Amino acid sequence: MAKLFLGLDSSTQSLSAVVIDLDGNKIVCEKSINFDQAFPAYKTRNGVLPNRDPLVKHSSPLLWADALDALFAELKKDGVALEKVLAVSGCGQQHGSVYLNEKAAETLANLDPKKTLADNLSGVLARKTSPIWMDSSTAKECAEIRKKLGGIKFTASRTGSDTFERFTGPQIRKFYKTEPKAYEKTTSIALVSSFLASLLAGKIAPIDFGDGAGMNLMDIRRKNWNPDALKATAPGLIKKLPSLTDAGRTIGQVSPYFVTKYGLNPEALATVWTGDNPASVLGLGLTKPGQVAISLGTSDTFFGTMQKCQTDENGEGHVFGAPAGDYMSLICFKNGSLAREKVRELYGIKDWTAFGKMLEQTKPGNDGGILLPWFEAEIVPRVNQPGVHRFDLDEKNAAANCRAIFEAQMLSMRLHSQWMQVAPEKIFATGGASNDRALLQVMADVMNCRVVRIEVSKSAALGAALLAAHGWQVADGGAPKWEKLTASFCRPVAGSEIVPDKKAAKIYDKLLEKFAGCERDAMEM
Ligand code: XUL
Repeated sequence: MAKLFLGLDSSTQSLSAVVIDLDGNKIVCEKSINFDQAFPAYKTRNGVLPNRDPLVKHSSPLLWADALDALFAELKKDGVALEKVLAVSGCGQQHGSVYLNEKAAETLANLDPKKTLADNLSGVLARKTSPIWMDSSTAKECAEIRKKLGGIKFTASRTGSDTFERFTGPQIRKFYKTEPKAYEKTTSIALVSSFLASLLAGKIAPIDFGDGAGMNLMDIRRKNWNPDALKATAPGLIKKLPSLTDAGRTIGQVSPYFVTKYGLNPEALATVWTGDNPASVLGLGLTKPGQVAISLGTSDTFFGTMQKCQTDENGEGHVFGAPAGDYMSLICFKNGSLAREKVRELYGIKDWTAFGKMLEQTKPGNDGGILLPWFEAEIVPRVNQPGVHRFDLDEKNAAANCRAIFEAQMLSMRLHSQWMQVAPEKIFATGGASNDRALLQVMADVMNCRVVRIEVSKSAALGAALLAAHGWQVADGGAPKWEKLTASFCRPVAGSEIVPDKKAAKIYDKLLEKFAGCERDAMEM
């Protein structure tokens, strides 16, 4: 009988599923439910509820529950053999939080298949909406917690990151300060990942070390709740948090709700979920220490596995627990593809192929011309005021500006990832812009490292399916190897390897110092 595993990914705009056949080494189904399109009654835009305050970004936990029903209904309708699924795992957009009251545990244990999940849950929310990762309304709370923990360096070395507006701890503090009665009524706080895992398991699920590290509440080295961070955040918090554990660990069998309603295997294991980034690390096949991925998307991310916990003293980067190893590091650059698009539009370049050709008309290092593309306020480095800065670069020279933006993005990644102290042997490039060889050559030269392209459309959901498979094998008494598990599903695109050009790499080694100086100057402007 085929061994099927289901991985789910509750992201900002959609809920996705990937079903894998482990012995057949193949993905048997991929499916997505778009929140705005499937559930217009919630009035979300790109998965976010409308709000007068532009800094406030919330979504609805009932919407996520509705999407879970809709996704299972679709899988059943498509004839996916849900009766053969041996385990389910998942991941969620990081940092978002769900606030449950004292009725939650009993309701979860008795989910009624005659009702929808959202109807079952209607009386268990202590807060109607959930702040998500796009929220940046907690600057004050960040400052308060950071101060109590002794500043940026100590906050980062204890919790894995400096305080960030989107992180769960500052969000909880704001809730406690602004709605103290509702905070008091909250008996259990979940992350997006652990909330959805709770529905699958029919009981309040633990939080894993990966997503837990995105809260400013977990001791990154001891992997337990940090008493000082809890104290700095809100009173009585320890009683409201579930336990912390490894992602993929078995919680129990799936709730009978999914068995009766959708024909899910009654023996299928419900397992602990993680954050979308830790899951992507698996989905892209990064299992060995020092492996690094660069994702070129709406925002660009640089992330990799890490054996020894190394935190960022400057507080720009994050360390999370990694499902397959000890740790993962992540840096998020807000001015990614949107900034590249702005430059392309500015110079009237018709498509990305033409953009790539512009790069070929110029030389590595751009004769020292530098562009700092902060079209939006930037996360790394922290720049609150948007601004585009040129140094030794003629604004009228289209080709030089095209090269300059991508060189700047790569130099910035190199500069701001130094704290990780990893010398990657190979970079896995993914995301929209990664199918442009001219861009990947710049990446290889700036990083002085071989680059391969990975093409997985749903890397987070795939990572979650692999997590389910791993969890099931462990529960079955096996000792599965991550490398073997990921090998058949995450292979680099054939012929995509790019080797750095030695001469160009030397030019970038030198340029890095000038680039750092330009960044410093621009930030002081
Ligand atoms: C990571 C972060 C985002 C979300 C997106 O810190 O905030 O990548 O996880 O879903």
